[in-house]
Amino acid sequence: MSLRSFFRPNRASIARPDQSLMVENRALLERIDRRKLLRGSLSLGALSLLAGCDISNREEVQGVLRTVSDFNDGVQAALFDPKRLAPTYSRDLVVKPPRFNAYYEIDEVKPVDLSTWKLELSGLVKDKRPWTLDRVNALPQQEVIIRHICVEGWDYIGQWSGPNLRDFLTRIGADLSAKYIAFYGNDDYMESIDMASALHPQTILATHYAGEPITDPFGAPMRLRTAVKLGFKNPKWIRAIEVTNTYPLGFWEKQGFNWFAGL
Ligand SMILES: Nc1nc2c(c(=O)[nH]1)N[C@H]1C(S)=C(S)[C@@H](COP(=O)(O)O)O[C@H]1N2
Ligand SMILES: [Mo]
Repeated sequence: MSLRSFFRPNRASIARPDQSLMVENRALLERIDRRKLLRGSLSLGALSLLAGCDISNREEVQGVLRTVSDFNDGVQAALFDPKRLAPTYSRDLVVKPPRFNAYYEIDEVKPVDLSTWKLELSGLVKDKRPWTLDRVNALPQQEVIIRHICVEGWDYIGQWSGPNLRDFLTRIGADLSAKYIAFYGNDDYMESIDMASALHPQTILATHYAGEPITDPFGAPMRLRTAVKLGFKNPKWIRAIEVTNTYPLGFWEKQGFNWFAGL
C-alpha cells in the first residue's frame, strides 16, 4: 500500500474501522496526531478510517503508520530551530521534590552508589577518560527552570542545574557533526537525541535539583534535562554517553513513539 492510497479511504473502510488495530498502534497514532504537522490532510480521524482500509493486512497498515511517523521525525528535525528558547519559569512554581516517573514503580529504583559512580564516554569523542562526579561538579553550572512534559499527559516545572551539554561535548572533543548522542541509564534505560537538540542552549547534564544534588529515587547523580524534548527523551541515572552516527533505537521508540519527540 502506498502513502497516497493510504490517504484515500474507500467507502467500505468507513463502515468497518478496526478498533484493535487502533489500540495496538495507539502510540504511533497519538504521536502523529499530536504534532498536527500535516493538519488537514492527516488527522487521527482520517487515520482511523484509513486504518480500516485493509484490515486483513495488519503489517502493511503498521508499516504505513511507521512511515508516517518516521516522516514526522524528519519534518520535526527540519522545523527545529536550534536558537529558539523554550519558556522558563519562576522559582515559586518549582515542584519539590520532582514528580517521579519511570517504566517501573518508585520502590523498584536501585539507588546508584555515588562513591564508585563514573561517567563513561564512547564513540566519536577524542578524550574518553571517564569523569568522576567531583570533576563534573567543578565545571561551570547552568540553571534551567523548565516544564517537563510526559506523553502520558502530565507535566511539572522543575529547577535543574549542571554543566551545559554543548560545553561538555566541546570539552571532551566530541564530533559535533555526528548525528546522535545516546545516554545509558543505570537501569538499562537508553535514549538518544539528535545533535542539534544536544547543542541547544537549554540542554544540560543536570546534577542538581532546586540547588541540591539530585538524590535517589530521582535519577542520581546525573540526568539529561533538555527544554526541547518530551519527558522520555530525558534519561535519568546516566552512567554513559555515546556520540555516534549509527541510529540508536531507544526504549520508547520500541513502543512505537517517535524518535525525534520534540516540543
Ligand atoms: N533511566 C531512566 N530515565 C527515564 C525514565 C526511566 O524509566 N529510566 N523514564 C522517562 C520518562 S517516560 C519520563 S516522563 C521522565 C520522568 O522524569 P521525572 O521522574 O522527573 O518525572 O524520565 C524519563 N527518563
Ligand atoms: Mo514519560
